[in-house]
Amino acid sequence: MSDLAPRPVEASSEQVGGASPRTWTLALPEDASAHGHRIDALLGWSHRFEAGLALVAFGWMAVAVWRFRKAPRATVAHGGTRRSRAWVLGLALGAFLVVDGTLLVGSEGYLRDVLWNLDVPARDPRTARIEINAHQWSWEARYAGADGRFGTADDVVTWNDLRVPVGVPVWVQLVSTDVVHGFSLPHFRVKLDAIPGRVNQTWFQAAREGEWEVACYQHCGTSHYRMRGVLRALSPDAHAAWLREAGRQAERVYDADDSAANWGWEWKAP
Ligand SMILES: [Cu+2]
Repeated sequence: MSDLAPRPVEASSEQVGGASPRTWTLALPEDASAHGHRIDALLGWSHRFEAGLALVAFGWMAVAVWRFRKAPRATVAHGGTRRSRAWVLGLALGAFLVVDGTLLVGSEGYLRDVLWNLDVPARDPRTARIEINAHQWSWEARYAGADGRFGTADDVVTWNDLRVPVGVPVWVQLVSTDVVHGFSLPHFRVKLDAIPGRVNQTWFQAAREGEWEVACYQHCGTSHYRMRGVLRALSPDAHAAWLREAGRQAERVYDADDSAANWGWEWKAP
């Protein structure tokens, strides 16, 4: 769980990890990010603990059934003995400390090292910044354009279509216009609440090119199920070319009086 190193960028011919129909499976969605393996490791530990505890509980039950199979009809004794109470308390406390303690420390480490460690995108000059505005029921995204500043004429705005470069940090600032939405990239193990009135931040890094699902993880209204988008991870060159061209087009149609279109904010410092 302490593997901090991001995964190297690898070429892949796989396409549309999230949008393609999948056969029924218990497996997690494919991990397309540089750090998602740490979340997967946490889930793996969680499953191991659950399996271990289930084994102990069912084993104990089986032994009891077998050992007392010929015993006379049981009488109910309320309260138990001092010794049995100590056993139960000790076991519960031990399981809690080992299981919850491990998962708590692991989760805290992941948040501290990755998702809440905004120094990483802040320090990297290649970082791609995206402002996202959640609506009932769509994702509106804003890119700063060539001047690197938000709230100017060359801002690029897309709907349900996130485009990010591969292998560099992608820094997201997220708001909501109406209700609480759950911005989620299942293939990147990212989830962040979009809350009206506050700017939430996270970052992630795509490990390879491809198309992945953007989902809403909060039941946010009647058409919540349709609140989906596509995240396209492009090579840095392809991404830069797209952003340049989209910025040029945005500048051509820019309308300073269209207040609904100019919802961007000054990028919030970490
Ligand atoms: Cu939603």
